[in-house]
Amino acid sequence: PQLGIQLGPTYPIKNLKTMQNFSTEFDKKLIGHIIMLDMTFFQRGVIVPFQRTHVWDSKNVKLPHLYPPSHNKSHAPPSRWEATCHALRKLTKGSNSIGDAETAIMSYNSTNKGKWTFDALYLYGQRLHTVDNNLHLLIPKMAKLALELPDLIKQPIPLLRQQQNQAITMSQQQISSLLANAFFCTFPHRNDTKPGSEYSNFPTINFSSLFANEKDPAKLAQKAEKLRAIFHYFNTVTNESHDQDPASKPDGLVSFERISIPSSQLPDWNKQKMPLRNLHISSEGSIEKEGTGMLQVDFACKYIGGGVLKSGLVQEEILFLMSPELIVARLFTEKLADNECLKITGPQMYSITSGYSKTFSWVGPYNDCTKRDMWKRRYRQIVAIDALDFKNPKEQYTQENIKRELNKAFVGFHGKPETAIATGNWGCGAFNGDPKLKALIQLMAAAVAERDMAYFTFRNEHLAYEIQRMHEILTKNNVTVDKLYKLLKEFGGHYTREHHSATDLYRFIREKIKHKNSLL
Ligand code: AR6
Repeated sequence: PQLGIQLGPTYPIKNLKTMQNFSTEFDKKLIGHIIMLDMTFFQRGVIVPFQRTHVWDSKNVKLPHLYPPSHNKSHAPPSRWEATCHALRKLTKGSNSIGDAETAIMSYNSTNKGKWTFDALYLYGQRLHTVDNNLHLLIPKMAKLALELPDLIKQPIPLLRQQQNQAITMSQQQISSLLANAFFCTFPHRNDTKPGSEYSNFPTINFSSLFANEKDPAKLAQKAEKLRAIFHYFNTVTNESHDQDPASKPDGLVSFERISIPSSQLPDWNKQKMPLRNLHISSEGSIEKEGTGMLQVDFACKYIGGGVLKSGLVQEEILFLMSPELIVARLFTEKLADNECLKITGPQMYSITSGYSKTFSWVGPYNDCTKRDMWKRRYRQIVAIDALDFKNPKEQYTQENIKRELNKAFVGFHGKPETAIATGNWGCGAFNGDPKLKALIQLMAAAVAERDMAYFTFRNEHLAYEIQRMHEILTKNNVTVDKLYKLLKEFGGHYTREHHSATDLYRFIREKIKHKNSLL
């Protein structure tokens, strides 16, 4: 061992703070917060949607039941919503095949005739439906749920636009109806994704892309597998029988909060004199399971949810399939800017999955009995932060990119309550980052945000060892955030000068510290 470091056991995970340690601190932030329920009723245990006049404008979600807006209704009898209702009502009447769902969807999306295909849905029907076996009962229930939208959403849903600090809280039931509409592709103005189109800065929400064909048969099979998670979600939320464990009933609320920190309020990384915080590191376990109750990092795309409605199937997409309520964020969250994140509080976990990417599969129901706060939100909090996508991994060591990633992590980690952060190789899969650098960046941001960390290396034992050793060297040698920042900048300069791809960041840091110590 170098620098006198003898690696002991990692910091115990049970000592890390979770939401349960702060249960009273949760419900205070109400400024800029749109609550879609009447809270006086909610406090008495009754869910009643809050009512306010609907609007059709660029600040709010364009809801299917308002389309077309009244000022041009005279041009289009019957309205698209009437056509939608007609088609979905037919589906509620039973004996429904996937073909019927396709016919319904295409009846009010006729401009996409010839463009949309439903191969993944058919493949699901042929292969997996025989296992799951209740689609003929489920599709009618989903259609009914979609039709309930006008009764469930009685006020505008604001778009969470860039550089706004704004939150939305809605019931799991409202979310389920919005998602049923997304499944049946009813959201107006959301199918055109061309640059410059009205919603080109937003993720897609209609599910058509999840049904569509893939050239690669393996990818098509993956989409069908993703649909199992989706159908399981709809099965659970439409289950009216009382066989559900009351603790796992989706009858609570979920909050979505967009956080933007102006650059003048971001830390000056040259001046942060705090030491690194406690680190629990393990090559086993996952953010989603072992990290429950901590602030769980979503390795996000700037378009929240990334490829969940397409062929993407890595950390973010799998998380969104286990907890499909997260998908509704795509309806109203504009693309994240460098100084922004989205925090989601209270989503339920519905599915157990296994594998990753090509090996992903849906395993079965997850009975989520996670405790809930006074708004019946699960003690589960997720923060979506998007790392930079390094086409050329060398770019990540520039000062500018290091600062960008530090700021992004800080925006995600900042704020109360200071639960521990559950994270891992953020930005180091699809986005090509170096986990050794990203681990330090996240530890620095966590130190300034005053949070401890649980880091899961996703079965990489050697990496866990390396990061733990580096963390110990840094803490034992009192290397504070500002000093570490200087070392990273120095490494960046050195790295770009040397053009030496074998240069190892941790060796560089160790040698610098050793050299400095020998000068003392
Ligand atoms: N728990 C802990 N570690 C994990 C887990 C998990 N559940 N899953 C993966 N890892 P990646 P990125 C590790 O590629 O590079 C999506 O499409 C594993 O080592 O998902 O930030 C988004 O929408 C993996 O290689 O994140 C974005 O568009 C590494 O974390 C894009 O990918 C990185 O996981 C983000 O890519």
